[in-house]
Amino acid sequence: MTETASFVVVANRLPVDRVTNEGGQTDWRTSPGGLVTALEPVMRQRGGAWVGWHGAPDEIIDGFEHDGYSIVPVPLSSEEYEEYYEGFSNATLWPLYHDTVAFPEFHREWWDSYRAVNRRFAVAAAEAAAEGATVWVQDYQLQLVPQMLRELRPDLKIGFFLHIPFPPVEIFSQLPWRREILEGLLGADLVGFQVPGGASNFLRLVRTRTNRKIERDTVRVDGNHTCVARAYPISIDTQGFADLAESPEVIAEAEALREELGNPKQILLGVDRLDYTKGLRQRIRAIGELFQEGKLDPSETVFLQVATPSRERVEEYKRLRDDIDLLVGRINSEVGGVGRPAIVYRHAGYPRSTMAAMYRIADVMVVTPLRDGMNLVAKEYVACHPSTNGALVLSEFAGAALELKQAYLVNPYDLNGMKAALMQAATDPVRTRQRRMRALKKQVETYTIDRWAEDFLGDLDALS
Ligand code: ADQ
Repeated sequence: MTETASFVVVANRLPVDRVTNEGGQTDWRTSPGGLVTALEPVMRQRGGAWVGWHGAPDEIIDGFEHDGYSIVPVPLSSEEYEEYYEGFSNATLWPLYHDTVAFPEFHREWWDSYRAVNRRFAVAAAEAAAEGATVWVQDYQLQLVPQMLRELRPDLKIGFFLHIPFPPVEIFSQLPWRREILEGLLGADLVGFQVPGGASNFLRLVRTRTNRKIERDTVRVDGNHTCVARAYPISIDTQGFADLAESPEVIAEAEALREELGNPKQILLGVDRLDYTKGLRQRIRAIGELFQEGKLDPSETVFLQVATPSRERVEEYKRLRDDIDLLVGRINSEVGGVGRPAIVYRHAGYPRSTMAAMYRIADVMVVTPLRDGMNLVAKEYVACHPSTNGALVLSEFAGAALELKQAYLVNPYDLNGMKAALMQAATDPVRTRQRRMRALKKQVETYTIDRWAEDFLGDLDALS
């Protein structure tokens, strides 16, 4: 690529996946996941370049234009995929940053690979960025990029946003490379977190582990460079989701889906990437017990759980998949519905329109992660559900709980508490549910993905 851009997003994955269509030709399709859902509309609106991996190891692909912006593919070898991505990113950092809900593994070769790949991303970003450009680095896979990029290109404005939680000092300090990661992040002019707790954990760590001077949210990194840490809760394209849910195709799909589920009186819905942070085991157990105890009647109520396949070669994820299959099978064999199971479990990804159809027909949306940076599914449900008659059951450990205070908040580790909240959400008087949903809708309509991007990029502009 010879042209450079004045706005560059750098993320582990590109927003598109390569697919082979029926004619055997290569096509590109929007890839799933929270980061892409959030940033794709920002990119479509602003234009520029997106630097990221294209999803096929050991392959080099040329850049191309997509939806009005440039795609800059960064190659990864199979070994790097294992060590940098599956290893350090997803078996070290991911569990460590999510309160160690699974055991983080520390391997020196994984770290070496993480550093090498981060350098490759930094070089690609430096090549893609015009003089004085704004470069926005995304997420835990690329925490060394800000410092590396600043060394290569001191003229750039560098922002970093962490989509997952930033852990407390005691947990982060387990990391053998804690100092390097902190220095990596401090290369940015602005580091954004989902919630204020993330920013304060980061500032506390910088204070504890480096000798830098900190004034309120600003770290003096060296002579003329400062790094600011603040919270910017991410959101969704609320109007886009609401319009999609109101389209005739989605309305028809929603009705067909309801029919397929046997026209139950009540539908409970869970939608997640299949990830141990999402609290699926606990959720399914709680709902299973409600069926077993007769509090939910399987002839009237269906629990539809959709889980997108995710990180399928990582051991923890294989175990989780087996556990969920077993759990759902056991409950369904004990409590039969009429001609259909009490729990309808689908291990698959769906187009956004199908997601909107599901959100439309869900009377109770169940979002109960053990820990989650934000959780966009909760916000998507609120945007898509057509009446104010729905109910959101939400974990207090999701970043979204700080904004969506009118949800039925639960501690997902407390099975009895979760069961009580689920029953309350399912049986509360219509008036109560409506009052809560109206407040939730107002929140997601006010604080949208555009606001998030404007707030972050506006601050970055003002700071550097
Ligand atoms: P994720 O952990 O991926 O995101 P989340 O925020 O809920 O979690 O986003 C998931 C996205 O994937 C949603 O847009 C949802 O619609 C989509 N999705 C889920 N299941 C799907 C399916 N079966 N088929 C199709 N699409 C599906 C990470 C962090 C979050 C943070 C986001 C954004 O872990 O805490 O909210 O990034 O910052």
